[in-house]
Amino acid sequence: MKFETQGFLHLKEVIPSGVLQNTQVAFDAASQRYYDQWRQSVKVGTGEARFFDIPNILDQGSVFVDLVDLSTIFELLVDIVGQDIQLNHTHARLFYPGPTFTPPWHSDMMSVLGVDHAHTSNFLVKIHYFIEDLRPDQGCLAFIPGSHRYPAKHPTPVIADVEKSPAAVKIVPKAGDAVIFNTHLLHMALDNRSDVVRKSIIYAYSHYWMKHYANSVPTDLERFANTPQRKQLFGVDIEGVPYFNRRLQGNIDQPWHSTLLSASKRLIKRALLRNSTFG
Ligand SMILES: O=C(O)CCC(=O)C(=O)O
Repeated sequence: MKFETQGFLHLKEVIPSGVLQNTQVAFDAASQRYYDQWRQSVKVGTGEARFFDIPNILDQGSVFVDLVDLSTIFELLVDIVGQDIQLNHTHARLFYPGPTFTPPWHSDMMSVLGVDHAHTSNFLVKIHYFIEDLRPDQGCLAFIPGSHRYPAKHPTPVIADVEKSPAAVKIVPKAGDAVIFNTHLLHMALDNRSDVVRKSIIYAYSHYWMKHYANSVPTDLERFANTPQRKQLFGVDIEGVPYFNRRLQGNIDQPWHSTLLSASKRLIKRALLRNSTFG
C-alpha cells in the first residue's frame, strides 16, 4: 500500500458537501466563541501567538463528532491502524500568517519508548481535514516520503527549498480533502506567507490500549457514544474485556480470563459460605 511506503496519503473530496458546509459554519462559530479568550491568553503570555486551537472541538457541534468516523474514510483508517482503533487526541486549529510553529522535519514519535518506529506504520496516525482551499503559501503540510523507515539516529535532512527538492512533497489541499499520515514520517507545516488564516481539523488515532487525551472524548458521552464503534473510539471500557482485546468486529474472547473470573467467583462464594458457617 502507498501509505506503507510513502507514509502519507492525500485523499481528495472525502468530506461530503453537506457535511463540509456544516463544518465550516460550526468551525467559525466555535472559533468566535473562544477568540477573545485566546487573544487574552496571548496578551498575558500564557497563550501561543502563532496559532489558535479551539478547545475541546468534540463539544463544539455534532458535526465534529461525525468527522471522527466519517464513512468515506473510516474503513481505510481501520485498515491502517487496526481493529483496535481508538481516537487519541484532537485539535481544531487556526494558523495565522507568519512563520511556522512546527519544528523542521520532525517525527511526533521521537520521545516514545518501547516501539520500533521504523517498522511500525500504524502506531499513531493523524488526519488533517481541510475545510477551505489552501493557497500554496498558506502554511501547507510537507513530508519527506519514506522517512518513517529511516533507521534510528538517521541525521535529519536539511532542505533549503521545499519547492525545488526532489526529497520533499508539499500538499496543497482543497476544501473537503484530508491528509493522513504516519506521525513518525518526517513532516512540518510550512510558513504561512499568505495573508489568510489556515483552518484545519486534526484527529489522531491509535490503539485501544494506549492512553488517550481528554480532548478525544465528547463530554456528552451518552449522546455521542451511541454505537459499539463510537464507544470504542471514545475509550468506553467494557467490563470483562481486556484493553488488548477490544475489536470493532467483535472483541476477542480470552478463555484463561474467563476461567480466572469463574475461579475467583468460586473462591469468593467459598469464603462467604465459611463466614456464614463459622461466624
Ligand atoms: O500543521 C499543523 O497544524 C501541525 C503539523 C504537525 O506537525 C502535526 O500535525 O504533527
